[in-house]
Order: sequence, then structure tokens, then C-alpha cells
Amino acid sequence: MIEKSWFAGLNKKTTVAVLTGAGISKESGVPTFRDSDGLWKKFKPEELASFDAFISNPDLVWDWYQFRRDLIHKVQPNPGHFALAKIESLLPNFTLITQNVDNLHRRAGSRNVLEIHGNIDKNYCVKCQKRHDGTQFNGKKAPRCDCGGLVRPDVVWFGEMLPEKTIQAAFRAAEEADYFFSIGTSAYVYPAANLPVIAKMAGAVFIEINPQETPLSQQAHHFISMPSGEALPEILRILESIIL
Ligand code: BV8
Ligand code: ZN
Repeated sequence: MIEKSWFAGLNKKTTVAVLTGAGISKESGVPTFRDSDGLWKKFKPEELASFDAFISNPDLVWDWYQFRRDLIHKVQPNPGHFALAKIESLLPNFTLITQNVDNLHRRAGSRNVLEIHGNIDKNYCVKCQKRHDGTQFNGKKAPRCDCGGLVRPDVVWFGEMLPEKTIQAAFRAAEEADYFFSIGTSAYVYPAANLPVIAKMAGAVFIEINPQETPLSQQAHHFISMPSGEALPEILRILESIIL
């Protein structure tokens, strides 16, 4: 399944960029969005992950994020997250771009993480923009800021701009990558799904890890149809054997 020859010539100077999606957290017990048992099964994305949805039904959207926060706080990073953190420690030029808002990469020890869709543990007031990151909100109702404004999760909803500096850094990492891995993402949401294509067009070796085919699988130099929790430890072992 995974050939050592794919990584021939990879060394400490090699620039590597990785894009992850919800699939890398599946083996931690976090449901993905679009798998058959996914989060979108009951609700449509636009009904939950959009500003209009939040304003028209703040308690429903807030409660959905509370449900996900509570779940994420109970789970652990899995071997896929830990392997990526180890690979980062082997390679000085390594960038991890994630669409996930679940903090599991950082909890596994990854350091250079670009959270292009935000972070579920961060919040801010829609009226005065005051940050409410550390506050532990309990309860199902959308909390209010001391200015009276609604507090929202600091995640990127449909139709919202991605954090400018973060997405620019992600585009740069894709353009400069010698190797680009797309792991556990259905490559359905933009502009994230552009990143692997940008990398490949700029000359990177494009490797995709996903048990299912995606719209990008045909373009990958190597398509590894395995769960990331199995594939990444195997790739780590190969890299440890070739990087001196
Ligand atoms: C923007 C909120 C611009 C955070 C999310 C038409 C064409 C192109 C683009 C558009 C279009 N219409 C609209 C757009 C733009 C839109 C978009 O892409 N829409 C889609 C539906 C077509 N994008 C946006 O709106 C973005 N903003 O473009 O702004 C702009 C310009 C000017 C002015 C204003 C704005 C914002 C995008 C972010 C949306 N936010 N969620 C949250 O709640 O988490 S989207 C949601 O999907 C999550 O963020 C998630 O990160 C993202 C991607 O999902 P995946 O991570 O890929 O997860 P999924 O379930 O889909 O797939 C899981 C995969 O894992 C599967 O392939 C499965 O096979 C695999 N898997 C399963 N098990 C494993 C595994 N893999 C490995 N191992 C396993 N064990
Ligand atoms: Zn406020």
C-alpha cells in the first residue's frame, strides 16, 4: 500500500505541507461531517454552520457547538495525530493546515498549525467583538456578552472569510511544498480544497490519505485508501528510516 520509494530523496531540507479534515479525528471518536454517520446527517450545513442560521436561531446553533465541544473534550488524539506531530519534529520545514476546529493536533503536540476554519474552544461577541475564549460556558442557550451582544464560536461559517493571515500562510505553504498530503478531507469545501491542487501545480508530490475516493484522488500521485490512524504511523516509520 505505501511504498518507501515514494519518499526517496526526502531529507531534512524537504518542505512538507499537510491539509487535514474531519477524517483524521474520526478514529478519536469525533464524527465527520459528510460520512453516513456524520454530523450533517440530521441538519444541513447551512442550517447550522452559517451566520444567518446563528442569528435566526442562536440557541440551536450554540447548542450544536456545545454538543461538539463536550464530545471533543472527552476524546483523545489518535495515532494519526501523534504521527503527524512526530513527523513535524523530523522536518524543519513542515506546515500543518487543518480545517478541523477540534484542537486535537495541538493536543497531540503539533506546533506549526494553521487553523483555517477557526477553533471551537474560542468565542467572541458579535456586537463588540470582545473575545470570550477562556470562559467555560455551560447551558444550552447562546450566552450574552456584558455588552448584551450574542457570543458566537470563533469558527468560520459558510459565506464567511477565512482568517486572512492564516489562509495566506496556507496558500504559501502549498506553493512552496515539495510534498503535500491531503488527509481525511472530502475536498468539498473551498478554498481549503484548492490547496492540494495549488501544491501539485507548483510541483509538489501530492499524496492523499482517505479510505474513500474524493474529487481529488485522480490527481494524487499516490492515493492511500487507508484510515489515517494506520497510514500515518507507517509513513512515520518510513521517514524515520530515511531521514538521518
Ligand atoms: C468562503 C464551520 C468566501 C466550522 C465549515 C460553490 C463552489 C465553490 C465554493 C463555493 C460554492 N458555493 C459556496 C462556496 C464557498 C463555500 C463552500 O465551499 N461551500 C461548499 C459547500 C461547496 N465556502 C465558504 O463559504 C468558505 N468561505 O468561501 O468565503 C468569501 C469571499 C468573499 C466574501 C465573503 C466570503 C467557508 C468554508 C468553511 C465553512 N465552515 N464548518 C465547523 O463547524 O467545523 S465547513 C465544514 O466542512 C467543516 O469546517 C469541515 O472542516 C469542512 C470540510 O469537511 P471535511 O473536514 O472534509 O469533513 P467531511 O466529513 O466532509 O469528510 C471527511 C472525510 O474523511 C471523508 O472523505 C471520509 O472518507 C474521510 N475519512 C473517514 N474516516 C477516515 C477518513 N479519512 C482518514 N481516516 C479515517 N479514519
Ligand atoms: Zn460584546
